[in-house]
Amino acid sequence: MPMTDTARNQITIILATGNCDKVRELRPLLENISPLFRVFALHEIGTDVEIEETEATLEGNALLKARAIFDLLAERFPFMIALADDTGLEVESLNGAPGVYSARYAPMHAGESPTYKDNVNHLLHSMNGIANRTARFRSVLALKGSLPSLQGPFLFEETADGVVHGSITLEPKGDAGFGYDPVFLVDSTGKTYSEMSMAEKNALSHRSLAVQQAIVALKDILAGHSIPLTDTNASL
Ligand code: ITT
Repeated sequence: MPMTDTARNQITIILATGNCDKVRELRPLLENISPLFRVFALHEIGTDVEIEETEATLEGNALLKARAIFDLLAERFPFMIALADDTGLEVESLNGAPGVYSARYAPMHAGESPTYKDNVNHLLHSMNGIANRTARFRSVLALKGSLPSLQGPFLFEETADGVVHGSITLEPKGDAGFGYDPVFLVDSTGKTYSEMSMAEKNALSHRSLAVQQAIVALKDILAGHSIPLTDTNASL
């Protein structure tokens, strides 16, 4: 599979995540930005790998994941962008927890991973009786890429983030989404993410804000390397 089709200036993006729910959200977010992007999940290119998140920050873990997938696939796909997402729910009255530990918040037996429901229940339990329910969702995206240009191939790394302010409900509301969506009430809408369609969530989410910021940075990087973007439909 060619990773860049220079004739049409297509850019291949590999989503460096094992989380199918993130893939479902990221794919339309990226593809709607530019028809030049060809987006692949790891399983679509036959890669099954779990990267341990060993850093103490969302930025650190996002970079770790993007670098690991880039390094793993660089030989196979000389031109591509590995894009990783690390997301955390930060609750004010819990001093920013679960934060970077959002995926592993509920205590489990050794070797077991909590489900989304385990984490949501643990969060509601931890906040029992707490009046201040202010929270924010933060996504950090990291991009590591190698692309061709008129001056020759070049490497780059970039991070971007997006924040949405809200609060934690007293009980789950709505059926859509994933993770903590049923208990995260978005200030600007008065709805939980789970009460929104994916298109509604994608119009305002922490992840979509991070994608928008990443695209601005990517656009600058491409312009700096005189990469011609000739597709007239491209909004990039
Ligand atoms: P990867 O590292 O493979 O990308 P992950 O699920 O481990 O997948 P994170 O560490 O970024 O990814 O995720 C933290 C957790 O936060 C995730 O498992 C969900 O429970 C939750 N989460 C992430 N994005 C969310 C969103 O948009 N809405 C609700 N919960 C979300």
